[in-house]
Amino acid sequence: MKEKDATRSYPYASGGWGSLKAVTTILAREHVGAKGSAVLARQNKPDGFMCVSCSWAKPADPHVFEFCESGAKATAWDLTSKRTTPEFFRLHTVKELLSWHDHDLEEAGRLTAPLRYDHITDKYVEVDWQQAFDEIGRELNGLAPNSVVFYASGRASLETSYMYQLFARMYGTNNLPDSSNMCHESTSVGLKEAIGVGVGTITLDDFEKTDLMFFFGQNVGTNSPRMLHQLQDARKRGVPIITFNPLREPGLIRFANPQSPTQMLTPANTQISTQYHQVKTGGDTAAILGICKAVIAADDLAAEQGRPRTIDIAFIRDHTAGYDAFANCAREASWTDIEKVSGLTRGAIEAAADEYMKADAVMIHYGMGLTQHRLGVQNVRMVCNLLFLRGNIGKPGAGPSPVRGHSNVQGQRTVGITEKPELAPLDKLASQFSFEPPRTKGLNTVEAFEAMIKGEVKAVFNLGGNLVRSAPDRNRIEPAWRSLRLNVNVATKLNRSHLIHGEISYILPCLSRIEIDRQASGDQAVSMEDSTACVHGSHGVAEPPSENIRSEPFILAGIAKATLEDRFAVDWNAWRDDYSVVRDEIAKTYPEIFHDFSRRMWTPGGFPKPLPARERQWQTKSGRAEFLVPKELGEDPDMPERGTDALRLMTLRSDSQFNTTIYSLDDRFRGVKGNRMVVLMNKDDIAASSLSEGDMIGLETIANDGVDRRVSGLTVMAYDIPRGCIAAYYPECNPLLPLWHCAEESKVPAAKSIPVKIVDKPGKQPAV
Ligand SMILES: Nc1nc2c(c(=O)[nH]1)N[C@H]1C(S)=C(S)[C@@H](COP(=O)(O)OP(=O)(O)OC[C@H]3O[C@@H](n4cnc5c(=O)[nH]c(N)nc54)[C@H](O)[C@@H]3O)O[C@H]1N2
Ligand SMILES: Nc1nc2c(c(=O)[nH]1)N[C@H]1C(S)=C(S)[C@@H](COP(=O)(O)OP(=O)(O)OC[C@H]3O[C@@H](n4cnc5c(=O)[nH]c(N)nc54)[C@H](O)[C@@H]3O)O[C@H]1N2
Ligand SMILES: [Mo]
Repeated sequence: MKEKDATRSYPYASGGWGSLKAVTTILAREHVGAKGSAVLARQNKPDGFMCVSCSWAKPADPHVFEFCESGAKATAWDLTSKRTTPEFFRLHTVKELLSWHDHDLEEAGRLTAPLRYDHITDKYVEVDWQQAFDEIGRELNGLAPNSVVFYASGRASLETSYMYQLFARMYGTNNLPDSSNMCHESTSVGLKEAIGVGVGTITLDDFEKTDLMFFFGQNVGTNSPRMLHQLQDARKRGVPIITFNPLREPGLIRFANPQSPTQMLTPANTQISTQYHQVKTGGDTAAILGICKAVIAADDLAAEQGRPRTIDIAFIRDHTAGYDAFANCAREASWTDIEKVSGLTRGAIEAAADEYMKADAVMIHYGMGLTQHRLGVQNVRMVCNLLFLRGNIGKPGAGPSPVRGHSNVQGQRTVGITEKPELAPLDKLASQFSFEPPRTKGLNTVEAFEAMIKGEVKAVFNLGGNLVRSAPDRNRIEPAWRSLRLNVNVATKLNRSHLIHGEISYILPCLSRIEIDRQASGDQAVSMEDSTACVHGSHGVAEPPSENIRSEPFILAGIAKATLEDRFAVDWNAWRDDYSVVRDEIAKTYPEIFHDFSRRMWTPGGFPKPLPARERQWQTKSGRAEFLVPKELGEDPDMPERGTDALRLMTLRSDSQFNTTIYSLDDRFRGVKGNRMVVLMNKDDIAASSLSEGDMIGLETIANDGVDRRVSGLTVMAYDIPRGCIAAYYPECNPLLPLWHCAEESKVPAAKSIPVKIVDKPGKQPAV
C-alpha cells in the first residue's frame, strides 16, 4: 500500500488505526481515563456539547462517535487532569516560563484561579475576581476607548460574542478584530462582493446531491476530519474529487473510517481525490483561469457548431454581471503564462475542466491555501467565477464552501464582532439599548499591531487566542506588546502571550464549553454557528477543573459592570445569571435569523441562517452575482524576480496542533517526528542550494524594509513539493512574515507565500 512517490509522506490512509492510536495516546497522557470516553460519546450530539476544535457541520443524525482524531485531541486537552494552579506560579517566575516551549506551557494543565502579574517577584499571583474586575474597569476608564483593542479568537459562543461586542461599543470603540482577520477574511470580503453574503452557501444535504467536488488549499484530513465522512459517502456514489494542493496531503488521498469495522479490519479504504494537481503555491488564480479558459473555449465551439452550450447561459443572463469581460480575459490568457504560474500542464488543467463540464452540480471547498495570499481575495473571486460559469450556486449540490477555522468564528461575525461598522447592526443596537455606538472604523488585527508598534494602542483584551505567537512579525510585536498599559487574557490554558506582560496584566481562567456551566438560574447552555451557517445549542457535560474559574459570560458581565457601571440599559447580572436573556436580546437585534432562539437552537443538525445567495438573491452592488476579471495571474507582488535564490515559504499546521496549541511535536501524516523546526524542500532545490537532507539552515525574509527577519535552526527534509516552494510550521516561522505582507483588500497575512532565502548554510555559524 505504499505510495509510489512518497518522498516523506505518510504511506497509509488517514483515519484508520493510526488515528485510534493517536487518540488513545493523548487520552492516556492527559490522564483523562474513563471520563474521557463518556464525554467523547456526547461530542457533537444534539443533546451534548459542540466540539471545541473545528467548525465543521454537525449532522442531525450523528454517527455513534461523532468525533475525529483532532476533535478527540482537543477534548482531551481541555479535560486533562493536569492543573496550572497558583502554586505552579509560586514555583516559576515569568522569566523562567518564557524559556518553555509552547507545548509545555499548555501541557502544564488548566488554569484554576484568576492571576495578576507582580513586578516585584516576576510572578503571577492569585487575586480575587471582583478586585480584578474593579481594577480592569478603572484602568479602561482611564484610557481613550480607541486605544484599546478587543480581540476574539473564534471559540467563544454566540452569547459571549454578542456581550463582548456590545461591551466594546458601549465602552466606545469598534476595535473588534478577530481571528478571521488572519484566516477567512478574504472570504468575507470576496464572497460578499461576488454573491452578497460573506459565507459559504452549502449545507450537509448538498453532499448527497453533488456530482463533483473541488478542493483548493484545504487540508481536510487534519483540519476538518469529520468532513471525510461526507466525502467518503459521496465517493461511494462515484462522485469525483479534484484537488489542487502543492503537497500530497494524506487526508486528501485516502481515508479509512475508524468507525467502520470492515474498514478497520481489512485494508479497504476510500480513495478521496480522483485527480490531484500539485499546483505551485500562489498558482491557484492561474489554475482556475485555465479551467475557465477550457470551459469557455468548449462553449465557443459549441455555439459555433450550434450544439448545446457548455456554460449555463440562462444563469449568466438572468443572474450575473461582468461575464463578457471575464470571458475575454480567459480567452486572451496564454497557456504559457498559466502553465508557468500554476506549475501545472495544460493537459492537467484541461482534465479538470473536462470533469467540470460533465457535472451538473459542483461544490468548491477551500481553505487557507487560497485566503492567506497577497491576492487571497482574488483567489476567492476566482472560485466564484468558476462556479458561475455553469450556474453552480443556489441549486442543490452546488456552491462555494469555505471551510472555516475556529468552532464559532463564523458565528462571532454574525452577532457583531467586527471592526467594520457597516457590518454591525449599529442602528439596531442604538435603539435597543438607547446609546450612541461609535461609528468610525475600528482596527483589524494587522492594523492593531501597526498601531501598537507606533505606541497608539495601550491595552489589549484577549478573549482567547495567543496573538504574540499567531500574528506576523513576532520580533516587532513582542516589544510593542510589552509596553502595553493593560493586558487582559481570558483563557483556558497558559500561553506565551500571557507571559509577555504589560504594566498591568491579568490571566482570567474560563470554563471550556465541554464543562457544566452552573449559574444562579441553573445549568446554562450556549450556541454556535458552524461552517455551513447552521446554529447549534451546546451544553457542558464534564465537571469544571476548579471551583475558582468562571464562564466567559460571567467574566464579561463582571468587567462590563465594573467599567460601565449603570450608565447603560443592560442588566449585566441578569445576563450573567441566565444566558437565555442574552439570546432574547440577540433575537431582538436579528429577528430574521434568531427568532425563538432558545428553542430552535436544539433543532437536530442546527437551524440554518437564511442566506439570500442560496435562493439566488444577490445583495451585491449590482444586485447580481458578479464575475471578476483577475488583476494578475497570481504572482505575489512581493516576490522577487525569478532567477534569484528566492523561495516561496508556506507556513503549515501539523496533524498534532490546533493553531498555537501544540499537542505534540510529531506530524504523523507528513512523516515528521519529534521536531517542528524542519523545512520541507524539493530534492532538486536541496541539490541546487548545495545542501543535503538533515542539514541545519536558517531562513531570512526578502523584504528590503530594513527589518531583520530570520529563523535559524531548521532541519532540511526532502519532500514532494513543487520546485521553488518550501514549507515549515506555523507558529515557529511567524517572525518571517512581515505585517504588511498581507492580502490587499482583506488584510489577511500572506502566510502561505513568504519570500525567503536560505542563510546559515552548514559550515557557517548561525547568527545569534
Ligand atoms: N486539528 C486542527 N484543526 C484545525 C486547526 C488546527 O490548527 N488543527 N485550525 C483551525 C483553523 S483556525 C483553520 S483556519 C483551519 C485551517 O485549515 P486549512 O484551511 O486546511 O489550513 P492550513 O492547514 O493552513 O493549510 C492549508 C492547505 O493549503 C495548502 N496550500 C498552501 N499554499 C497553497 C496554495 O498556494 N494553493 C493551494 N491550492 N494550496 C495551498 C497546504 O498544503 C495545506 O494542505 O483549520 C481549523 N481546524
Ligand atoms: N504563519 C501563520 N500564521 C497564522 C496562520 C497560519 O496558517 N500561518 N493561521 C492564522 C489563523 S487561520 C488563525 S485562526 C490564527 C489563530 O490565532 P489565535 O486566535 O491567536 O490562536 P489560538 O492558537 O487559536 O488560541 C489558543 C489559545 O486560546 C485559549 N483558549 C482555548 N480555548 C478557549 C476558550 O474556550 N475560551 C477562551 N477564552 N480561551 C480559550 C487558550 O489559552 C489557548 O492558548 O492564527 C493565524 N496565524
Ligand atoms: Mo483560522
